[in-house]
Amino acid sequence: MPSYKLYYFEVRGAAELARLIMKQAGQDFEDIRINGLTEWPTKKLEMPLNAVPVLEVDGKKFCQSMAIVRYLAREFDLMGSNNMEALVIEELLEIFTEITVKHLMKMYYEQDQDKKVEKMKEFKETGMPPYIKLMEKRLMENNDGKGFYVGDKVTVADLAIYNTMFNFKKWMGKEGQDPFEGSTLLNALYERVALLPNIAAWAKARPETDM
Ligand SMILES: N[C@@H](CCC(=O)N[C@@H](CS)C(=O)NCC(=O)O)C(=O)O
Repeated sequence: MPSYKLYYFEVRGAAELARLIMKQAGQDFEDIRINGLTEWPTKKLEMPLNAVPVLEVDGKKFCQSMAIVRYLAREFDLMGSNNMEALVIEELLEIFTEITVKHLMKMYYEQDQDKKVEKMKEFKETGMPPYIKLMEKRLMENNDGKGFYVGDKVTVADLAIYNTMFNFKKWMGKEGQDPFEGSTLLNALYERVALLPNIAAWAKARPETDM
């Protein structure tokens, strides 16, 4: 079994899905959290593209968060059992990336609090509904929405949706703008993932961070 080191900052951010995969798989890894102010200027020079997340596998460093996610998901059998299941999973992974990069980050970096809440409201009312509709549709297509996205067990798609929902609930929820609040189906999936023993243990043990 290879040895894994995951380098990122002291937040969940773009590394959390990789952490969730390894936790769900029961895989030991070194969770290296770099201080952005004191350590990053020198640590940066050790990273392949001077950015993180970086996964070190047996001493070799790899970058690009979603390449790392896909590698780990395949490694730990969380990528479905055939090409069609993988397509469903990949579609959801791209949705996860799109709403994070295109929407969440823009709201997060808005400095003006009133504008930030306005952006959240707009996103909840018009930006998010098409994504939620598709996430619900895909879930309904497998086991009438009562289980996970594909097959009979959790995959990286479920972990990605759980991770996205956790972030939105925590961050937009405190402004009364949780975009998932009306979705009984997705909230039930969220609970199923949150109750997986390894995920529940990690949610309790991981450092409490804003993002
Ligand atoms: N496409 C890359 C983006 C990596 C990236 O921009 N990482 C940010 C943190 S999320 C970073 O390292 N920022 C620090 C810097 O650029 O100095 C990925 O998905 O991993």
